[in-house]
Amino acid sequence: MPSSAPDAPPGEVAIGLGIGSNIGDKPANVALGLARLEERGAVRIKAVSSIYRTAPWGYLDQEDFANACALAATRLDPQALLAEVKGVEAEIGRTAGLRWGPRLIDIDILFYGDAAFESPDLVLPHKELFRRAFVLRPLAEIAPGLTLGGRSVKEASDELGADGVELWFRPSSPR
Ligand code: PH2
Ligand code: MG
Ligand code: MG
Repeated sequence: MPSSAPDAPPGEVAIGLGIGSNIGDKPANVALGLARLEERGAVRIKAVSSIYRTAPWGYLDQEDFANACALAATRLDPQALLAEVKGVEAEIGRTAGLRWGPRLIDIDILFYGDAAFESPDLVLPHKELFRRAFVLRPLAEIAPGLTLGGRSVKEASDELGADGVELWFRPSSPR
């Protein structure tokens, strides 16, 4: 199968992350999640999308979210990367809550190179990705040429539309 994920140097794998928050200073929480993941040495961030203000999806009786996506490179295997993600979420103060309910920080691994990966707590590419405009929009912004499982992210984003997803602000200073 031809490679579709972004290139990564030897020993690293290109990954995509989806980040969301709908409690507290939402944009700051999104930025903090990425910064902490990089500080831990879990990922090298390559690109970060604008921050979008998005209507809640799945469970509607909650506040709007701040959402963004990032492209990064990692040396970790998917399960080890997930452990780092969970570590950062806990460190920032995420507590267990409703499925699809309010959250201080949520970092989802969207894809891991071209790998199809499945374990009890991680499925890659992310199962709901193509149903979620709050993921497709920011991901298409930073990776318009990306295809996952043979599907173009940009085309999927255009098809699904941007209902409930509006640009909030562009990324702040260069990293
Ligand atoms: N995350 C969810 C459930 N619903 N809705 C929006 N708008 N943004 C999210 O990040 C989000 C959601 C579960 O992770
Ligand atoms: Mg999520
Ligand atoms: Mg999650």
